Amino acid sequence: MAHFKPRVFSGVQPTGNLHLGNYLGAITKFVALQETHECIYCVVDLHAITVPQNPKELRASIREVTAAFLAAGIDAKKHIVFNQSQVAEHAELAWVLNCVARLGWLNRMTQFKEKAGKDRENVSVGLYDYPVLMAADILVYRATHVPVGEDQKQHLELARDIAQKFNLDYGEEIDALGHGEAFFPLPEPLIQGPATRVMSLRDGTKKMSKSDTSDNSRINLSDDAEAIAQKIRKAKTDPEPLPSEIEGLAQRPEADNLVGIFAALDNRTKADVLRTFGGGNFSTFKSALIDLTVARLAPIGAAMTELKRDQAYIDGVLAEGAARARAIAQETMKSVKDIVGFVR
Ligand code: AQP
Repeated sequence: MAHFKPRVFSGVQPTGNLHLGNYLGAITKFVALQETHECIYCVVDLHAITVPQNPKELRASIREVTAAFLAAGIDAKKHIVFNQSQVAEHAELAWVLNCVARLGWLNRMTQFKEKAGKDRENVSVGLYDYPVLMAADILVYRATHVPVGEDQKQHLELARDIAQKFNLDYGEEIDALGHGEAFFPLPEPLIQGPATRVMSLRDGTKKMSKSDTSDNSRINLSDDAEAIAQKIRKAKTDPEPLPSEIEGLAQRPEADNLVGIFAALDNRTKADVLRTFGGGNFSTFKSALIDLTVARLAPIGAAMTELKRDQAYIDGVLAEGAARARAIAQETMKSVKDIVGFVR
């Protein structure tokens, strides 16, 4: 795999309020990776319509996620920021990969099972095919690294399986066309740190999610200081004081979650946070957590509000990013067509 240039790709769905989970699980990592890698960050609107969306709200959400990327510190000049539907090659490669992926592989996807629930016969074909489109998103840029939250691990494994099967199925052509032993890299998930799975503030066993009906379950990037403080004060805890050792967090999902959030926001380990707060009560810890969260998120929320006032600027960033992304994706698709045996 040595011949692949390191390149980062990741995406966020424009499906509502971006929250602290998206920020800690994905966006902070996007920002950090800019220092060391060439990065492509995508607002994945094709993924969003796998479940029903209101067109007006979808448009607003695409701009909102873009504003969040920029406000959090993603440099759209040095790196690429765009929305997926502007680069047709994502859907084009997804079709080819649909013919590589196996039905049995998709049948194992737990996110589909969770999202489809009991209404399986009535969900869209797109929801089922979501992980193949995600593989296409990554592979159309021949990306080598993908920063994501824990919930996306299985989809990343599937993307690797699809890449590997394509490389094997078309091995002879790939070699004959001079691409070496493999055309697609096997993309590596980057899932590290204390907040790869941020949980709901109301229930420490449920993932913090945009689609949770309770707004108190999550901290939105657009929340002001007062809303952040209220939600943290109301966050579910247990009656015990905080433990001094990390082992003491076992079987205490709410405490574990809040300590993990603190650690991630303060760039510390959970053990280190417990060295400061262990033995103390939740109210002291929550006050410190409120101060820290507000200090980290309030400037981002304010910058998002400012950016959203200039829709033309946001749309310009997306158009320019899409043009640069398209240039890379088109090169990949030319080779894919040659490898597969299409005439172009
Ligand atoms: N709770 C979380 N903790 C850590 N990381 C998370 N991510 C999402 N939730 C958490 C990561 O954020 C990135 C973008 O996610 P997405 O918007 O594309 O999709 P999602 O995982 O479906 O987000 P939600 O909030 O859970 O949306 P709904 O409610 O619509 O399903 C991904 O890297 C994801 O891992």
